[in-house]
Amino acid sequence: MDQPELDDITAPAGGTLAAAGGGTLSHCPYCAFQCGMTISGPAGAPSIAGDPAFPVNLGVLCVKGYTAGKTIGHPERLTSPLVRNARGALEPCAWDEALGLVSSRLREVQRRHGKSAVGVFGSGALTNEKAYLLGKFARVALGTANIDYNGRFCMSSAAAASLRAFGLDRGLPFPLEDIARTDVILLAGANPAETFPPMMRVIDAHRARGGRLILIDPRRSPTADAATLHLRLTPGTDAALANGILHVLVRDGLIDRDYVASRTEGFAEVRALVATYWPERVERITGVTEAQLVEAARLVGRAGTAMVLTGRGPEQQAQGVKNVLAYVDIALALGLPGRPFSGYGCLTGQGNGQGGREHGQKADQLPGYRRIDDPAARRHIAEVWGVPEAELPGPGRSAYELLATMGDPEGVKALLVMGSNILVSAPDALRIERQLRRLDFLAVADFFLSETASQADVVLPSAQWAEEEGTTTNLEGRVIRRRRAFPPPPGVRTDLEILCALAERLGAGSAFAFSGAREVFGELRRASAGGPADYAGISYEKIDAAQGVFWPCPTVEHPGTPRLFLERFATPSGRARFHPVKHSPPAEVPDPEYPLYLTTGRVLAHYQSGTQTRRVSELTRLAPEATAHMNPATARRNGLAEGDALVLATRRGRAWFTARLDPGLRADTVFVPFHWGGEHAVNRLTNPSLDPVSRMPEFKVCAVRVERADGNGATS
Ligand SMILES: Nc1nc2c(c(=O)[nH]1)N[C@H]1C(S)=C(S)[C@@H](COP(=O)(O)OP(=O)(O)OC[C@H]3O[C@@H](n4cnc5c(=O)[nH]c(N)nc54)[C@H](O)[C@@H]3O)O[C@H]1N2
Ligand SMILES: Nc1nc2c(c(=O)[nH]1)N[C@H]1C(S)=C(S)[C@@H](COP(=O)(O)OP(=O)(O)OC[C@H]3O[C@@H](n4cnc5c(=O)[nH]c(N)nc54)[C@H](O)[C@@H]3O)O[C@H]1N2
Ligand code: SF4
Ligand SMILES: [Mo]
Repeated sequence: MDQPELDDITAPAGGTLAAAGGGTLSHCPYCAFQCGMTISGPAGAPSIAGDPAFPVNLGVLCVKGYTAGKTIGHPERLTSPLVRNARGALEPCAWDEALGLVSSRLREVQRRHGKSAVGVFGSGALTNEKAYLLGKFARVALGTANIDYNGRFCMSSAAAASLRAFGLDRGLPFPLEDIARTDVILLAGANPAETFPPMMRVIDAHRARGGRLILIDPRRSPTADAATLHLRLTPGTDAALANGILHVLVRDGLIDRDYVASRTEGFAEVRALVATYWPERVERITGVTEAQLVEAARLVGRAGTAMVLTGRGPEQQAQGVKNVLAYVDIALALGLPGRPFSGYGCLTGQGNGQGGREHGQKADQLPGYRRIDDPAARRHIAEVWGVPEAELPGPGRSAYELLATMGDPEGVKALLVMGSNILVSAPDALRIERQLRRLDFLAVADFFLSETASQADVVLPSAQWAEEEGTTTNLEGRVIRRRRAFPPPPGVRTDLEILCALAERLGAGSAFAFSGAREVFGELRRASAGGPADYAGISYEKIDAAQGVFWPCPTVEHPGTPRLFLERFATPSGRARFHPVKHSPPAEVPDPEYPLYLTTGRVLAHYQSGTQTRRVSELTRLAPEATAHMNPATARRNGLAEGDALVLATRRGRAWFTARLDPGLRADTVFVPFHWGGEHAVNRLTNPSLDPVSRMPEFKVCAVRVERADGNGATS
């Protein structure tokens, strides 16, 4: 088949500043699509519309985006700092008092237990400027090694796999619109119909061109409606399935030998390994029939162009990195990465999940996607920050390890959280709750009193997306601008102002004398210069002139890089690396006591821990309560009908849900969205077993028992 021509998508599109009909052009506060939107007044109740000029969403928003304005003037919004009083209740106080208390308590903990006894927990919800400044704040103002962030729970397995295979991690190494132009999409463990609704526009265009979609998911999710083929695998068996597909590709002579010889290394070992994954064996492990396996392999193997994409399904496992590498092996064997309208990509999740993983809020990382243990990187960043290199801390603990040891002799004694609701979103939440109580001091910056903020000693009210300037980097690696539509309400400060004010009180004011986001971005450009994620040539003006700029962009003259790897990969040899991956079972598999698989994920109407979306009535009407989804046969076996209350129990805890019957789900699997807190938090049940490389918890697989909520005991 002819290779289609690549469009020049770096040509300036212009006009991004003036929204038709007035209003401020910006981007959605929620997911990594960062849909373009117009925000128009009044500040207390803004109205939101899609931006037809932004190529990612072309004017379309999902229901969360349309209703995002409802969180701005919300009556539960925090408008004053809160401090825990002698009676144990949170009460309003002045900013000076709150900031003074945070800095003095953090210093006191550091005096008694050492600098790294203070932990910082960041987020892929933070703009690039905030993520960058939070990392600098931890290393320079506090001098602690212990900073990590919620992206560790998100796409870290795919990031680690891409680094290993390609030498560089940018979620999609091509623009989203290329997906519409590929012939076959192999989509493993993602449900874009609910998690990235505008992607269905791309998938519809793909199908209209005659494209085929193969979906790999234990449940028939709404996305399956668009699929040609749905492989309903047993949870936790992705590596075996991917090896099985590659086995058939080798057997049937569908490998791109020239590409494998010229652009990759390590295939011989993988070929030898997948030879042992014959279809009958794979069927036994995965539950996917030989016929389906062969059909999938032939669809993707005979396509002119194809893309292999992963979501959190295979990634959020204790062998998440290996699962992704096994899918990448398929892409490499077919010669896809670095070819037009082909390749491997990870669908990054959070609003700034991409930029948030590049600029130094990760335990092992410095800005520009540099490694904190690389001497040259340390020297460069120390110089930008004006501190001696020897004073920069080394690598700290990963997210779950940081949280699971809070208050322990070797763990942090104080924690500052910015942009995460850990009591709802971290695995084994009851343990996190116990550890949190052992802290000497907890400070949380948020717009609402989240489950986590309600446990804090000090709560700092932050400005929301429409009230501040900053950049985010969407799932394509496109750096875009969020623009301020109106000032924050009285009593509220931006996260950047909060960090600078705290740094000053901690005696580091001179390194944090920023007038605003634009100045922070200027320093981020210098810090990232020469690093893998190079933003040196990106400016706010340049973003305005086009529809964002794709990194790397090393100089002012450089147009940015929409497509990576066209000539060479970012590995030392320039070749992509195959990785042989053996299947091993998940950390916990069903047994007579806990006879079913539990897997977790999302529904359309809610975002993450739900702090924002559970406060929007249009969304709570769509998804009012915490639900556990199961096959009607499973429900029947447990004496349950649609809408019945039930308890789920695992080795870690119990939680309460409403039964939702879903014939598309495997009968051995219960699916639960994680958007609710307290006794409805599915993370009370999840297994914190970690991937050895990415330190990703096994959110997607553990063993569970269904009980009736009326106390009539275990029935399944
Ligand atoms: N509505 C909504 N949209 C969101 C978000 C949100 O909270 N709500 N969050 C954003 C963020 S941060 C993220 S990370 C993305 C996540 O986006 P997705 O990855 O699309 O979302 P999930 O629902 O976590 O998981 C996707 C699918 O993995 C399947 N799965 C479970 N176990 C396995 C397995 O063992 N193997 C395979 N192959 N699949 C499995 C689940 O059934 C589920 O359908 O969504 C983003 N968009
Ligand atoms: N069981 C299970 N657990 C999961 C997952 C799963 O699939 N299953 N997915 C994991 C994934 S992929 C992710 S990304 C995490 C996400 O989980 P969390 O890290 O809890 O993310 P959010 O719910 O977005 O929390 C953001 C919090 O910060 C606030 N916030 C948002 N933006 C800002 C900001 O700019 N500044 C400040 N100061 N506050 C802000 C919000 O109000 C909210 O309270 O959950 C993980 N947990
Ligand atoms: S798809 Fe994502 S970015 Fe777009 S409107 Fe919905 S939540 Fe916002
Ligand atoms: Mo995520």
